[in-house]
Amino acid sequence: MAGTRTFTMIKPDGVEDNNIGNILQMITDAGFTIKAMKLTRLSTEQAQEFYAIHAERPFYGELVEYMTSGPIIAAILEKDNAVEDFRTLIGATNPAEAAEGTIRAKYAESIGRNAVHGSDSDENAEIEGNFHFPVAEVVA
Ligand code: IDP
Ligand code: MG
Repeated sequence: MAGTRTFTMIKPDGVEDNNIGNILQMITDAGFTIKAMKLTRLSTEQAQEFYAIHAERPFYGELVEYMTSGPIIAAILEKDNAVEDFRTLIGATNPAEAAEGTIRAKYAESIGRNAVHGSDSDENAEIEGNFHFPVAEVVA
């Protein structure tokens, strides 16, 4: 059975461009319930750990620098089939390839500065949610 939770971040460009409200509106309009949420800023160590899977990629240094460049919103979201439906809502990594009406098509600047994160599997949704929120901070 598909999982019911995913993890998201509104990335530094989304916050900087004043799109927190617009993006949260799209998320809740799409039927997601917010189970935990905070404004925070990643340290270099946290960004390196969060994106450790990309450590060998040529853009890793740029990615860590960007993700630590300003505050982010981190949130745990709930909905049937959350991971897949949220990836559909955000669109392709590169906004030039993101379907019309998706969050990245509307608000992302580039493949690097792409406004939002969405977990890519139920397993990673769990790991990423736990990375940012102690269990006690997640609303039942
Ligand atoms: P995803 O966020 O759509 O899952 P991933 O391939 O997991 O995409 O990449 C993680 C993040 O790394 C992207 O969201 C983007 O911010 C950044 N990134 C991916 N590819 C590139 C690139 O070619 N240049 C710069 N940054 C990139
Ligand atoms: Mg990814």
